[in-house]
Amino acid sequence: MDSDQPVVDPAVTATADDIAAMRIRGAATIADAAAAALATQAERSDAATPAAFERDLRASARELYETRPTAVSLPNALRYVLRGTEGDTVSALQSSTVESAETFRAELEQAQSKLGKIGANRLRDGDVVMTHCHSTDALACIEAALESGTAVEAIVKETRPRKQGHITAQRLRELGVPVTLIVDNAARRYLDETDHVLVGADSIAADGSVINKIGTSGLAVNARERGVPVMVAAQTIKLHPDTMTGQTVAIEMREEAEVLSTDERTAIDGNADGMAPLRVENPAFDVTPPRYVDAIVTERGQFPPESIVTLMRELFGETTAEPWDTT
Ligand code: RUB
Repeated sequence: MDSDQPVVDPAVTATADDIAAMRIRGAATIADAAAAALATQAERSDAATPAAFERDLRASARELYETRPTAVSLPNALRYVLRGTEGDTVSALQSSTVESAETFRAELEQAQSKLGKIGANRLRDGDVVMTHCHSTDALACIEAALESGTAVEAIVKETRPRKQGHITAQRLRELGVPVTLIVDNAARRYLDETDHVLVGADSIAADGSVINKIGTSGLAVNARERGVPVMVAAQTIKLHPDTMTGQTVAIEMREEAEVLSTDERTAIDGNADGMAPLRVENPAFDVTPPRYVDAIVTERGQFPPESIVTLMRELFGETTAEPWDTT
């Protein structure tokens, strides 16, 4: 098929919808799903010309890109796959795109497992780890620790409003880790029983700030006050290249219904006579300044946050080189 209008495969639109609705969530998982969607777009393309193929692929990438703004792993994944798209025929473009997506996904998995082994070195037998949200990079550290015979326990913050802590609790219990689930407001009290705070990241800025699920910054400040080290597990696809030139990371604002159900809203509005309006704000992420973070653990080693810019420069360079390029 060839027309002026880009053709986006329904599977790409379905993945974009799943990411936007958080049926697919978490920075690494989003990156993986986006790369897989581009591969599907390439495989199923019936573009008549190379130009039409590239136009459709770019439109697919744009649709995926516009789903969620904060996790830089998403644009980083899309750029990686598009960069590998090459060839003079539709068929060559198809196979190079699929190969590029497959390489990206394999590297993502390898990076996570490598990072896990590095992060596990920070954990000692019998340690208690406090988690926030659900991070597969953070979980990889615990998994690697368990594999090397280090037993840990976990205090898992529920993580309102979407309660991703329940996913973490289940995953940890599957791994055999005893879990204590707490509401977010109980975190400071339980820091006294905690040896490490361990969280993931959606984006890491050049100054070492960590952008992660809302509540991470408050937890990190409390942990610093209690003397509990804060460890951030983040593959290098979480490094945000634009922040090297001073851009800030967009914080996603999500819908009110995640905080107040539509029934609750109806009841509130039904009893609003003479009252001031009620506005709900629902930011999904926050920024933890580098001074509250002890270590950023990547597949390239662990870094004090203030030095992450060195790794960013090394990986991104002056030009278009990307952080997942290790060649
Ligand atoms: C998820 C979240 C996770 C990071 C890291 O937010 O903040 O901590 O994405 O996850 P949401 P991972 O649930 O809103 O997507 O280590 O799996 O990449």
